[in-house]
Amino acid sequence: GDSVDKENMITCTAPVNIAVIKYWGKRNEDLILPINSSLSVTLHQDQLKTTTTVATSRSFQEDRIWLNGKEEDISHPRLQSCLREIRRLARKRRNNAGPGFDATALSHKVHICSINNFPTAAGLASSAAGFACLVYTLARVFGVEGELSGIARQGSGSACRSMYGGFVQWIMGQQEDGKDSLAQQVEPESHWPELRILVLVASAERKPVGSTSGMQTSVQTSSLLKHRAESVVPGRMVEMTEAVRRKDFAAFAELTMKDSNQFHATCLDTYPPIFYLNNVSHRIISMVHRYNRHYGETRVAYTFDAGPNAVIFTLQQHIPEFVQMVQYFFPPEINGGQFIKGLSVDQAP
Ligand code: 2P0
Repeated sequence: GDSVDKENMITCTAPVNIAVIKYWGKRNEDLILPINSSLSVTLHQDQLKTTTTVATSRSFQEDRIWLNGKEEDISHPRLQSCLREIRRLARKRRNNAGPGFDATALSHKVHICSINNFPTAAGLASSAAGFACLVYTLARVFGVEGELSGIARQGSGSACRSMYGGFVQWIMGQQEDGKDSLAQQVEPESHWPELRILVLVASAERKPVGSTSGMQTSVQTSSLLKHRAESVVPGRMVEMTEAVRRKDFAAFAELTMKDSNQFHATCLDTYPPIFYLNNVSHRIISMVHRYNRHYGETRVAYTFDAGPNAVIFTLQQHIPEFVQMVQYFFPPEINGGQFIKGLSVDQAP
């Protein structure tokens, strides 16, 4: 029989992260090395998360994977990179460890089962949580510890940032082998408890242009992207880290909105152009600026990834009023009342 020993089965969850300084563009496609550093906020695992179970057994004939219940091709190069790198670390660990170390899993094949509790590919960073969770769970199964963001990065760039909670930067690194292209926590999840996050679901549809191919075309065709990576993002990384450290909401919010807007400008500067925002997104942007202008201070920020859904940052004290305004401009009939989703900052796997 194919019975799996309970000890050889581990389940973990990993959260989505939302970039406030965006990653867009690679200098190395195979190793997934970016053209600029990025910074994100890791969300609370209760709402947007991936759950992954990895089982190993002597009776398994081959490595296999199921995503949201459907079997997928295990030979996908990025999956293979993650499996290979985790097994490499496990062998290293076995060779250095004393006789007490249990390395039976190393001789076995794995079965991987992964489920998202949110719509895949709607611009809500499903690959980030997915690969972070895969790498973390495999590491547990094979008894590997320590720095794992470099392996998660090889599954999906943004996944390296989901290996840590709170505020996280992905340092682009300088080396050609990518060994210094890693995620690092800037501040822990407990640092800014008043910070609140809402998702405004403008559409749950699959995005027309995937991130991987979209950023490839941008690197090839957009001179704005080159300017952004070389001359804009380095300064913004410093300013954003400072704004987070000081809990300066206005500075954090303005940088977040400007960086989202520049990312979407590089998408428009790509040839042929890429449109991720829709009319609802544009109305959300106008609404936020009108709201901030009304109070004469920046109380709310938006950011958009490779899709039309808005992620809103604000402080706890402004939530009731802001939500009331959103409901006025976007009556609950839209999306059957599912327009607003409340989220919060939390720790990773
Ligand atoms: C980010 N995005 O920083 C940016 C903002 C989308 C817009 O990271 O090819 O799925 O797997 O490295 O990580 C989406 O890109 O792309 C992304 P790959 P990924 O969150």
